[in-house]
Amino acid sequence: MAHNKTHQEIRAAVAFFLPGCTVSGIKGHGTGHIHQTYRVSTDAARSSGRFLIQQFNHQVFKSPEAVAANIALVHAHLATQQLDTVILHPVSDPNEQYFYIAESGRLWRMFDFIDGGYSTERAESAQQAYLAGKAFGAFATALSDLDASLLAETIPGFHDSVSRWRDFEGVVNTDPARRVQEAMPLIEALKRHHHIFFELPSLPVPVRIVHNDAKLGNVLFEQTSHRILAVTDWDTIMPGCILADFGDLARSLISPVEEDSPRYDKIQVQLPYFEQLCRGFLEDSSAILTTIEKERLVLGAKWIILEQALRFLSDYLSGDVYYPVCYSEHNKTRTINQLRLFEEILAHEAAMQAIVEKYA
Ligand code: GN1
Ligand code: MG
Repeated sequence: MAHNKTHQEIRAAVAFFLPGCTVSGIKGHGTGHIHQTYRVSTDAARSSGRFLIQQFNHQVFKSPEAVAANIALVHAHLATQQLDTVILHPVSDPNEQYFYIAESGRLWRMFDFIDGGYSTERAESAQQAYLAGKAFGAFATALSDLDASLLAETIPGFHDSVSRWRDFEGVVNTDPARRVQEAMPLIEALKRHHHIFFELPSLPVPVRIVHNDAKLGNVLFEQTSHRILAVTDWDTIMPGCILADFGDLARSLISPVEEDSPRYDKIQVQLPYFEQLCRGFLEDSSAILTTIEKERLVLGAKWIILEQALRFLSDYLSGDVYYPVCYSEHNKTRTINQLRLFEEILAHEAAMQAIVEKYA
């Protein structure tokens, strides 16, 4: 949609949430794959007049109400906990509505802007790995006494890799984008390892409230102290498996390059980063995790990295319908990158397991 139209909708959304307020500035914000995010400045008294406003992707999240209800519950619970990080404040209109529906049919929602933060998709130091690990470990710990059955599943089967695998087989059979032949080596590589997906469901691990998208890019660092300011992107917080959060942290923290980098030769497991991730993650969460959860953290990393490779390749074979792409082979590059990282983990598994045991 045209830039002007988008700005018009943002102004209307702000007027909906904060009647009588006017917008003085709009700027694109962040690098998330799913929603379009902007920062707005207004003359509102709340939040120094600054807000994060998002065009909400309701193709991906089919029940926006369920997302808003989950976020409200998580917000209310975390407000009672002693967290070192700030929590997200969703903005509702005077009638408790969390979405503005524009005439175009697009949905908009808003949060108080968290000032003084920055995010990154690639760890620059082991200290960042420690801090991000600690933030997500503390987050899961703070949510461990909230009844998981109160939260809706905002994306059904989100980390159900078995059903993702079945869907993938369907795409390979129908070949809608005519890319199967050329992608055959990648399909074969996934086939060699896909048994991991089938191991997960039988693991005796508890269902907990987890973040489900615990990548480095979903924390905010504080600009001056470089400590963690907030855990962001709460849309997928729902009942799940803690190994998914640890796995996404490992996926996004241990490689020297971002998930879509074509510099495959650079991809490796940086063990000192992995060690600091384990130290940070387990510092608060060790007390709530079961022995099996702690023992299987490396499996969590293998699982989520392979699942991400599967998701990127499925999207490539489907003709790029889910992840935004900047060039035609973008999802293929992402797939090769994640498969490469997965293979690096296989080569370092024993060392990684020894590190986990040091902190578990
Ligand atoms: C998406 O929106 P963003 O960038 O935080 C995706 C995650 C993927 C991630 C890969 C709802 O997260 O599951 O792991 O991209 N979110 C959804 O970078 O699919
Ligand atoms: Mg995000």
